[in-house]
Amino acid sequence: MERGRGTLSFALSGTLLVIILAAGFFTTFPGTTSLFAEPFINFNFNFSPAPAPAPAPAPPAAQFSAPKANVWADLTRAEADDVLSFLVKEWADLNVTASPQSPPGNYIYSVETLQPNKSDVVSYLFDGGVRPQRWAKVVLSHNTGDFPSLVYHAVGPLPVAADTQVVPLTYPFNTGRHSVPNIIWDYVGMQDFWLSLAENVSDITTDLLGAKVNRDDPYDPDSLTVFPRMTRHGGGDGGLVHGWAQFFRPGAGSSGRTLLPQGLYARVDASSPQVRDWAVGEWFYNGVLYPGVEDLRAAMRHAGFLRTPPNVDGAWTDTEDFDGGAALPVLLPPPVSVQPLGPRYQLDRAQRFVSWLGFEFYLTSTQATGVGLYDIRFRGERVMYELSLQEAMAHYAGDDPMAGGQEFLDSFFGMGTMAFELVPGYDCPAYADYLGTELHRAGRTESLPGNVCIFEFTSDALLSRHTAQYSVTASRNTYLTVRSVSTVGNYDYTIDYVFYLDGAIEVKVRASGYIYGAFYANNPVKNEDEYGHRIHDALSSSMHDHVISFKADLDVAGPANEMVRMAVEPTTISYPWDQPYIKERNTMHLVEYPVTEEAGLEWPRNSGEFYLVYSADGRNAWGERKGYRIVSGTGMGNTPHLTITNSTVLGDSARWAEKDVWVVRQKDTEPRAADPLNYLDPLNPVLDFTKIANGESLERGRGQVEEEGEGEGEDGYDGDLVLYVNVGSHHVPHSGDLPNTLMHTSASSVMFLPHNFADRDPSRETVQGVRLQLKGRKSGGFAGMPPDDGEGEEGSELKSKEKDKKKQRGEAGSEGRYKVHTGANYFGTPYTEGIHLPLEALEPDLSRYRTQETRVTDLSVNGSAAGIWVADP
Ligand SMILES: *[C@@H]1O[C@H](CO)[C@@H](O)[C@H](O)[C@H]1NC(C)=O
Ligand SMILES: *[C@@H]1O[C@H](CO)[C@@H](O)[C@H](O)[C@H]1NC(C)=O
Ligand SMILES: *[C@@H]1O[C@H](CO)[C@@H](O)[C@H](O)[C@H]1NC(C)=O
Ligand SMILES: *[C@@H]1O[C@H](CO)[C@@H](O)[C@H](O)[C@H]1NC(C)=O
Ligand SMILES: *[C@@H]1O[C@H](CO)[C@@H](O)[C@H](O)[C@H]1NC(C)=O
Ligand SMILES: [Cu+2]
Repeated sequence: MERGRGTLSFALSGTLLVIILAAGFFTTFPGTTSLFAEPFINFNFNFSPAPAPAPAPAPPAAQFSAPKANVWADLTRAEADDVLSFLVKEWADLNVTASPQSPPGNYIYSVETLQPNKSDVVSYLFDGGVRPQRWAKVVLSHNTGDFPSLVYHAVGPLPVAADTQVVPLTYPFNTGRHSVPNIIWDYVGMQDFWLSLAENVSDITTDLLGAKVNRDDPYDPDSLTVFPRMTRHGGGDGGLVHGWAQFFRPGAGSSGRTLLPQGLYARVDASSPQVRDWAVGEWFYNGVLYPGVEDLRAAMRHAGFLRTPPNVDGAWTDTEDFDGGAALPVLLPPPVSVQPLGPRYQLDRAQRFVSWLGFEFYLTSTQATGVGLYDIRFRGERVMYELSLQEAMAHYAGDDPMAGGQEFLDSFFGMGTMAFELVPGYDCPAYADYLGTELHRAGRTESLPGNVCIFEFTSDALLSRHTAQYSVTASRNTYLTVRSVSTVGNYDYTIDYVFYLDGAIEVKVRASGYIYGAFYANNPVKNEDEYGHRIHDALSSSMHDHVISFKADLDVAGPANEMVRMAVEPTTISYPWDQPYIKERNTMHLVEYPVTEEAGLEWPRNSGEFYLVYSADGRNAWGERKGYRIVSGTGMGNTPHLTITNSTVLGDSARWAEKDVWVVRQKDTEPRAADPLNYLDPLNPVLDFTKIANGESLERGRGQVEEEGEGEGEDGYDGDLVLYVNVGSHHVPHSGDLPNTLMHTSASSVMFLPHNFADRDPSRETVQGVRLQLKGRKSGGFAGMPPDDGEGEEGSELKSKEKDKKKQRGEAGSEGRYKVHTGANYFGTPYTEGIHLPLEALEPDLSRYRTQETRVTDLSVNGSAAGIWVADP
């Protein structure tokens, strides 16, 4: 081990490593420059080898600017402050403050951009309309009313002026409401309650668990902590609330707490918003429910009382057991990817606009859901209006009062607010570009530096290849990734939006971090294996489903689209040319089923159907409808939906999780499938997905079903579809999930693949690759086709069309054929010189990492969408 370490640090401390990259020679590559008629795509390749290699981070591309303003961009600090001062005056009668007080009065929890309506944006982007008004979405923590609540309001237009107003934000919600009861408004009081609860049973916890709480230092690793699971039964302000509190060991220095559940639980009646009215009820230990704490005490005094050894901390909960020693010393650092000649994409940092080899899009970030992409175009044609995270659910099961009712809707904790700084060279390649985001919460603006990265990467596997009789071709699969990582307590979600040269788009999520384990009552009378595996002394791996929803507002060659299921079906057909020898032939064929109503679909058995979104009018050169296919992508098999049907805890708060692919009408009044505040009131959710996917007709020209104010059939449906798709996994962790879940086992994705979108594979025009001639007399021709001289193969219409195109592009000479070189024929731009790389390109200087230590949530809800709390001054 020592030897290995020494070697490693020697290799890394060299100031300059020299890598000689494949030295080829420069060849012509017809068809790879000035490809597109669209003027805004303008490549600035630097073909000459850079004199000094660009160190990471690469300098921003000079003078590249987005064609339009990013209308989705989050508020600036100045805008947010403006809104806050406006509201403090506007809500003077509520004594509202911009930041939380202790005890909580009325304060403004969060301020961010209210995403503009698509109808206004489309008019601005495509029809010469005015730039949409800028509005803010605010959450008021209203604690002086009958029941503490969180209330959505809209403030606009911005900047604040005479016409600026604050109005209840109701239209994105379909329940007539715009607020939820805040059952955890008195967080500080709650914390005190859990401590008091635990202190009152110190004798029991010392006896059963070997520790007690420490009020002076709740994170004392030798102490216990208490975490509750709160449930609201029924809707309305008077609904019952109860909690099950569970004891945990806090873990030391990491989020090891979720690996350290203890098998002792207490029920709390928390129906009153005043914590002083709360009361402790039943206790649960080792499979036995005790009516009160005295019953547990009495039982413990009996000789036959069944105990389970507690779940104690140790090196096993640490992410890296540095002291444990490695059995197999690894002497060298692994290969890494480099980008010595700079990026091939262009980035307008101010507008958050990216252009890469034909793809273009804007990006933004929201507090609840993190990075979202807008107005995605490929070669100037519209593909998607929006691709964005909606919600990330983890739903558990188990036979104890915690796991048995536990679910998380992580947008409540904030997939955007919990998107922390990425680790250069690890989360993303050393050469990636980084963007940061800002959060306007609790009266201040907080920066999250470097939490979005953008980079190109070349896969280890080719995009295409072929060995023919006379030659072999190989095309590299280079793609563009936009990545962020949301660390919500125990789990880290790495979220990628990936773009490929052929026009394909992928959304991929990989989970890592600590599992949320359950207590494994390891004794002769309990069989815990129904809900997970035993993975440590007293730890169950605790089965759960991850279902993570993304909105894909496809606008395939325009907004008017239609969805079909194209089935690949077995059939028996009688063909005339078979007669008289074969009466009927068992074979297969394609059958198309239009999706005519809003619906939730499951991935088809045996992948026997293609889910296609076609342009209503757009056709390719062959008369086929331009389309995109939606398919469960790369990762661990098919993407899942929630196993549980009609989950008792979720109610209607997350019905989107119950199917794989939803198709619904696009509406300004239905911008999102989920809302973070659903978590606080799941049985009476403020946003109810069943009212979005409610079976409306998807046939163009049909009237809206039950649109208020409009007579039926009056306004025809324009065919604008929205899809909601899920990624995730049925997670049954096993011993290999300790200490952390591994990303290659947790990855899942959905892909959007061009399907007759273009006339042929568009990647041919941007891909980088090589054609090698095989040795022999006819060597050098196209794959499978020996070279002919001159105008030989004139016959086909396609060929002459291609020639015309090339003439238009001003390409002379070769009549549509490559100039054949003996040896290697490169297409795209090969490397032509060796490169000297600074150490930074291989191992970035991580002393620049800036994130502050207190920001990661411990899932205790402070800092969630329910509020930020300050302790007594
Ligand atoms: C605001 O403060 C005033 C003065 O302390 C008080 O009389 C009033 O009741 C408060 N209003 C609310 C809604 O708390
Ligand atoms: C703990 O015990 C004290 C004294 O009996 C009592 O006042 C308090 O309410 C108890 N705490 C809880 C959370 O039950
Ligand atoms: C879901 O369960 C609830 C409560 O058990 C029941 O009232 C409701 O009808 C069920 N809904 C569906 C769609 O099964
Ligand atoms: C967006 O659309 C909704 C629903 O039609 C409407 O109520 C709202 O006023 C619109 N917002 C703006 C800023 O125009
Ligand atoms: C809640 O979290 C904030 C940071 O977001 C911290 O400053 C504050 O002290 C926390 N409050 C309590 C009561 O723990
Ligand atoms: Cu998991």
